[in-house]
Amino acid sequence: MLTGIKGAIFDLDGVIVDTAQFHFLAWKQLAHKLGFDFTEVDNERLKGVSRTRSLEILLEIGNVTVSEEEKLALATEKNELYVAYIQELRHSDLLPGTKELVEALKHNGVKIALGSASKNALFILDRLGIREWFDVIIDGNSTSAAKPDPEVFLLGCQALGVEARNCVVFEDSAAGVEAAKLANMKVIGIGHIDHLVHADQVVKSLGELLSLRL
Ligand code: B16
Ligand code: MG
Repeated sequence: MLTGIKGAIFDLDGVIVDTAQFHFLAWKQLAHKLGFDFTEVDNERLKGVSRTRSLEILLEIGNVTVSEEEKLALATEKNELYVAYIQELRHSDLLPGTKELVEALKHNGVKIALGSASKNALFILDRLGIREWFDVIIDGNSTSAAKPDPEVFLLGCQALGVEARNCVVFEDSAAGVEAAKLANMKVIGIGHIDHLVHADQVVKSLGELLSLRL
């Protein structure tokens, strides 16, 4: 399945750790404060998308218009709610199969990168105690364009010194799958096929990949 692969780029939220639930709770709280409800179905549109773009989508859903200054304050408020949720993350919160898959890839000489839209990525990696797994870390602080723009993954493969066609991306969001395809990389979708139709393959979790031949 991964013949010719020399670099693997992992998304963070929803692939390595289930922080998507905390993003959802924080956005929901903000929506309630603004006077409307926000559902898990709505939340699919925010997965993999930058904080600023997520807020814009949330405001569209609630049909709420605010000034640029208020947008900044709301994005900060949402982040404070989110950061409070992720304080207690620990190594045992790694999603099943993550450690084993990274070890198997490394054993096969594959270099490992993080390709996340999150500006909280380093904090999360440190809480999980896995920063040293990565040869390269590209996050929301190192990119100027958010997924579905391919920038995050192109920067990842460049920093790994691997050609895009020799890279595989592990992604849980539609925006991230689109970004990986635009970068001409192989992409394995993690989650449900309904949201990830453009992925080369979809599995329920990274653990499922371990039973397949790498
Ligand atoms: P932050 P990923 C993404 O992380 C999340 O999926 C998305 O829901 C979030 O809005 C984005 O990071 C920005 O996160 O507010 O922490 O900077 O999936 O690309 O690892
Ligand atoms: Mg994700």
